[in-house]
Amino acid sequence: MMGSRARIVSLLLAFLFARAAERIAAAAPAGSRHLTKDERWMNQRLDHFSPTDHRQFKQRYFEFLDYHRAPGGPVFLRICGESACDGIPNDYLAVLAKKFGAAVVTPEHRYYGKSSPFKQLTTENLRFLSSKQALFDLAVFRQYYQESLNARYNRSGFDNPWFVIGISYSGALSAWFRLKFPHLTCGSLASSGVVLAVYNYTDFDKQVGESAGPECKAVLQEITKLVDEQLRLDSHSVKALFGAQTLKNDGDFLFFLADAAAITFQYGNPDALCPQLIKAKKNRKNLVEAYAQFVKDFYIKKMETPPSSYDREYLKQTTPDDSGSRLWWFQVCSEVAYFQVAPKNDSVRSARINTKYHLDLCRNVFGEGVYPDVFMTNLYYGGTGIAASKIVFTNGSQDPWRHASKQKSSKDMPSYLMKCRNCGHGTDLRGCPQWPFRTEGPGNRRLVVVPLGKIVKRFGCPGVSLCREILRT
Ligand SMILES: *[C@@H]1O[C@H](CO)[C@@H](O)[C@H](O)[C@H]1NC(C)=O
Ligand SMILES: *[C@@H]1O[C@H](CO)[C@@H](O)[C@H](O)[C@H]1NC(C)=O
Ligand SMILES: *[C@@H]1O[C@H](CO)[C@@H](O)[C@H](O)[C@H]1NC(C)=O
Ligand SMILES: CC(=O)N[C@H]1CO[C@H](CO)[C@@H](O)[C@@H]1O
Repeated sequence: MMGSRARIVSLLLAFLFARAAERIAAAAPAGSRHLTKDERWMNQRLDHFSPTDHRQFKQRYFEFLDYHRAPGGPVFLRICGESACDGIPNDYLAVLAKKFGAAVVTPEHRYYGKSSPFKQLTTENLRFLSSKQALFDLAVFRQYYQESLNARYNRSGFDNPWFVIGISYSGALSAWFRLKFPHLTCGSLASSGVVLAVYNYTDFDKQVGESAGPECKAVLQEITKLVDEQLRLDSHSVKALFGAQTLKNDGDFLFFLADAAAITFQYGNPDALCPQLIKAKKNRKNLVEAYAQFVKDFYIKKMETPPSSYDREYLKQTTPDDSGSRLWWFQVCSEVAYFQVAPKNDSVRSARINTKYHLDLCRNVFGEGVYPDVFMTNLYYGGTGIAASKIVFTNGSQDPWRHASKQKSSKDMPSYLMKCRNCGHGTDLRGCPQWPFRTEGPGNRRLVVVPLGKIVKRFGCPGVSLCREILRT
């Protein structure tokens, strides 16, 4: 891979950039998790694709103008993804905004948080929840906000340079926005942007094994085997051991256990898991108990993940909640799948987490007929063959999601792999590790500087001179 056009940004190289990045002053009040939490609202169209349905809903958004080099400075459109969005996070993007004199604006994704068009999230009411509608929302928001800036500065027809940024699903949206609305932005950053819809996403589990390393992986596999056995003998006790007795469905329980490990690597925390498991193994301790301790202390308590978010009975509830789990499952079950199934050989997770498990969940929670048409999704966006320009792709080396991101650099779309033992999901903006949340992770300040600095060598944003400045770091 070294020989390919994909860049491998090793920690060593990152270190060289670290010093330059140190000079960038901290952005927002030290320690504050958000740049702002002041809510603003706009009217958004419910169905962008119907010529006759003109209904609207209230979409929440946030703006932060303290660093804006008025009136012509750039605007960073930071896309909020699959959860409630209650402010603009104070992460590495804040540092960049200050450096480039950028305004930062963030609309909440339709249906999530307070931007739900409906009080009841029945399957019928969820039919306007899709990435395609969300992209159109972003375009409408972009115009609306540009006009509000113009009104503020008493001018009309002016366009600030807009740069779009997102992580994970919103990273995919960021790339897709540039694909579908290239005239509305001069470039985008797709951090861990999962642009490829994958039906049987076996590489996810495979990456979990690789990120764990051989020793830790072997222990995790042994635990999976033991739990599978104990589930058959006495499912109540083993679920109770993990504080997850509410999960009636064994598949939901096994998926919860698999995800506890996966997400730990996804967010760059191998040290919270592997050393203690390896130690338990060496000392011949009860491995299931050791894992249960980790799941309860770290995953449930510290990472604040309630087992209920894996419970299909809970997912059936149609009242909106802050987690948005039902909503994301709907997007999974209707558009993108990413079914994290066990590979046939050598899986870390239980073999019972298979395609059937996921399809059953979709059917059970949303009813017959809801099915992820990944073929159509990839037909619409192009998957890893996305034919766009001026998009930077970044991946974390330990992140199980990276296999759904763009594989290789191409002429107008450089991609970067940030390689370190705890480089996770969205690591360039969030640091490594990124949990607990840190406003100035050691990784984050180095890493994004590299792609954004390089990108300007390959392309500017013709006709938008300020945008060149955004990219030059
Ligand atoms: C806005 O511009 C118009 C036309 O140039 C001018 O007449 C008006 O006084 C300006 N208003 C403000 C608030 O600056
Ligand atoms: C996914 O895996 C299932 C079970 O192994 C298989 O039947 C199905 O054909 C696979 N589907 C795709 C699209 O790869
Ligand atoms: C299954 O995985 C093991 C361990 O990684 C490997 O040694 C073996 O070759 C694999 N078997 C097949 C059929 O791929
Ligand atoms: C090139 C790059 O940086 N992106 C990586 C994203 O993940 C894929 C899949 O593992 C890698 O092949 C890419 O190198």
